[in-house]
Formats: sequence, C-alpha cells, structure tokens
Amino acid sequence: MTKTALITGISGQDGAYLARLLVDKGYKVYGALRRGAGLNTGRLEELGVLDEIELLSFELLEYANIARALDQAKPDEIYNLAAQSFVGTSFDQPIYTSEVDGLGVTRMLEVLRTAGGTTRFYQASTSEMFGKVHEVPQRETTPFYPRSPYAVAKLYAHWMVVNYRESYGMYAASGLLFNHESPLRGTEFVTRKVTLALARIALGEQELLSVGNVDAERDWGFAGDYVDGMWRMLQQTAADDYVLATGRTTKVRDFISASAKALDMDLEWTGEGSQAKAIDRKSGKIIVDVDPQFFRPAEVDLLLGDASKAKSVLGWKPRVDLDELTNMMVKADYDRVKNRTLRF
Ligand code: NAP
Ligand code: G4F
Repeated sequence: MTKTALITGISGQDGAYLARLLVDKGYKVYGALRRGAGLNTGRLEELGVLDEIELLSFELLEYANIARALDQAKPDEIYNLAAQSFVGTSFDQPIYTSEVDGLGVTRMLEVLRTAGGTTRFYQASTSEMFGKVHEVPQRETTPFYPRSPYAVAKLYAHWMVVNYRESYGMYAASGLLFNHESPLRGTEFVTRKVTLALARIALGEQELLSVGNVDAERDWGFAGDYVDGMWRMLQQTAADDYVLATGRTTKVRDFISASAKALDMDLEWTGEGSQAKAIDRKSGKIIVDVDPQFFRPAEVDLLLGDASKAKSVLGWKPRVDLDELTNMMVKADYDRVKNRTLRF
C-alpha cells in the first residue's frame, strides 16, 4: 500500500533531498510550505521533484494551521524539518527562534496526540545541543550543553519528543544530526558561503571572502545521506534517538583551503583569531580575512559524532566523504556563477 508522508520545511535543503528520496520510494508526499512573497521552490525544482509532490500551506506558529495540514494529508509519517535553522540569527531573534523551534514542536505533538492515530513523527534535533562538549566524540548518551538560543530551543523540543513518546506511547523519533551540507545549502552557512564566494573570486566577480571563527571544527557530511537516516529512523519497531555523523572533524580554515584548491588556488594562512588571513600563493592576493561581525556571542568549538548506534541498528552509514562533498559544492557554485543560473 502507498505510504503518505508530510514534510515540513519542504523548501529547505533537507526538505528537498527527503522529498526526492520518498518520492523515489513510492510515497505520496505532501510538502508543508509557509507563505512568502514569492514561491520558494528552487531546491525542489533543482532536484526535479516539485511536480511530484503536493504543497500545503503551513506555519509552525499557528496551531489550527498545523491541525488543518495534518487533517488534509493524513500522513503515515511526518518529518518535522521546519525551523529557524541559522545559529547566528538565533542570537538576534531568540524569542522568535524559541517560538518556532521549541514551541512549534509542542504544537505539532499536541495536534498529533489530540488526533490519536498511528502517525510516526521525526524531529530534526541537532548536534548543536552538545554545544560545549562533555566528551569527544559525541554520542546519544553524551550530556547536552547548548550554546545558543537555537540549541536551547532545539533541546527543549528534543525533550518534548522524548516526553510525548514516554507519556503517550507515540512513535516519535529524534535525529541528533551533525552538520550536513550540499549544493542546496543556504548561503549563510559557512560551507556554502565559502564555495559560492570562492567560485565568484575565481571568476573575477568578487575580491575577498570575510568569515568569522576559522578555528571552529565541524563534522560535515552530505545532506543526501542524512535524509536516508531520517527515513530509517521511522521504519523501526520502536521509536528512538540516533546520532548521524561521519566521525571526521575539520576546521573551517581547512575547509576553505580545500575548496580553494578545487578552484586551483593555493592558500597560505597567517595570523590567528581575528587576525587570520589567507593569501593565494599563485596570485599573491589576500583572498580570505576575518570580520568580527561573524563571531558568535558563544561558540561551539568542536563537534565530532559517533554514529555507531545508527550503523548497527539502522544499517546507516554516510557514503559521500568530505573531499567528494567539497568538490561537489565547489563545482555546483562555479557552474552557477559562470552560467548565471544561481537561484538560491
Ligand atoms: P533550512 O534549509 O534552513 O530549512 C528550514 C525550513 O524551515 C525552510 O523550509 C523554512 O521555510 C522552514 N521554516 C522556517 N520557519 C518556519 C515556520 N515558522 N513555519 C514553517 N516553516 C518554517 O534547514 P535544513 O538545513 O534543511 O535543516 C532542516 C532541519 O534540520 C532544521 O530543523 C534544522 O534546524 C535541522 N538540522 C539541520 C542540520 C544541518 O546541518 N543542515 C543539522 C542538524 C539539524 P522558508 O523557506 O520559508 O524559510
Ligand atoms: O555553518 P554554520 O553556520 O553552522 P552551525 O552553526 O554549526 O549550525 C549548523 O549545523 C547545526 C548542526 O550542528 C544545525 F543544527 C544548524 O541548523 C546549522 O545547520 O557554522 C559552522 C561554524 C561555526 O562554528 C561558525 O562560527 O563555522 C563558523 N564560522 C566561521 N565563519 C562561520 C563563519 N559560520 C558562518 N555561518 N559564517 C561565517 O562567516
């Protein structure tokens, strides 16, 4: 029998990859989209899946709107990917971020609980909840120490999912996902900001890339692999929480160097902290500098995940490594800039 899924955050990076995956698996897919000034479906178009899904009006701040969307779709599975997902913005908009990323999840759980039924629920939790990390690598049992309003809101939502699972026996799973990137990543996140800026620099359309803390370390994987892990989490006998990660961590400055190398630049770094700079040895030009506006009031210095549980229980493992991901992102941005086809 055909399964039905509702994906919130359908216009985002993960929403597009998950829609593609579920349509390919034969699901009927509803995409929950919030209203904007124009249609925000570029990622779905890029993956060729826009015409294969049905869009519903959806806003996480509106209880009745959530209830209507669920009633319309009557999904077997809900993937709650919608969020104010940018950590930097959460320091400027802590209340809005808490409303959407924290209470928004409680609204969804309440609608589901009230409706009864057997819908399975996936919540997009995050490695940011480990924050000022208590152990390396981080796993499901590592204590949390959130370092931003975003991470605090996500941690509240995470515990609500656990609480509804334990209180009402709902199938509600939470994915503790480490950073995952792709050519569809939003341009404010550091990987995409870097690949787009370096592509522009290589094509003579930009002089300089200004970033923040180049010594932060992240466990970066490919979004296409991670949405497969989300789906696996909803196919188990019982709901649980799982880390998805690659088990390799890389400094921001090393990601920048690798991206530059893919564009035939050869970076030499000098200085530390806000004085860090990178010069292209080939042209002798400063290509990267640090602008303190991109530092955060509190930083997550190091993330490195251990996905052993997902590997053994879900049979999940990442397939694309960081070198392949870097090349994929650099090539996509180079082509978009060169051919003037940049849409997001
Ligand atoms: P993204 O590209 O920023 O997408 C976020 C989506 O949420 C967009 O579709 C956005 O719609 C929607 N949204 C925002 N506020 C909303 C609201 N009030 N009501 C309804 N929809 C709203 O994020 P992503 O990278 O795909 O991440 C998906 C989820 O995973 C997020 O919850 C994120 O916090 C979480 N996560 C991501 C990562 C990662 O590395 N990517 C890691 C761990 C967890 P608009 O297009 O209208 O803005
Ligand atoms: O790319 P980022 O903005 O991602 P961050 O903060 O790790 O959050 C992402 O991953 C989380 C999972 O761990 C998700 F939950 C969340 O929704 C989001 O997808 O920053 C990565 C690192 C940070 O340490 C930041 O300070 O890069 C550092 N950085 C240095 N310069 C920069 C910049 N980040 C951004 N965005 N822009 C810079 O210029």
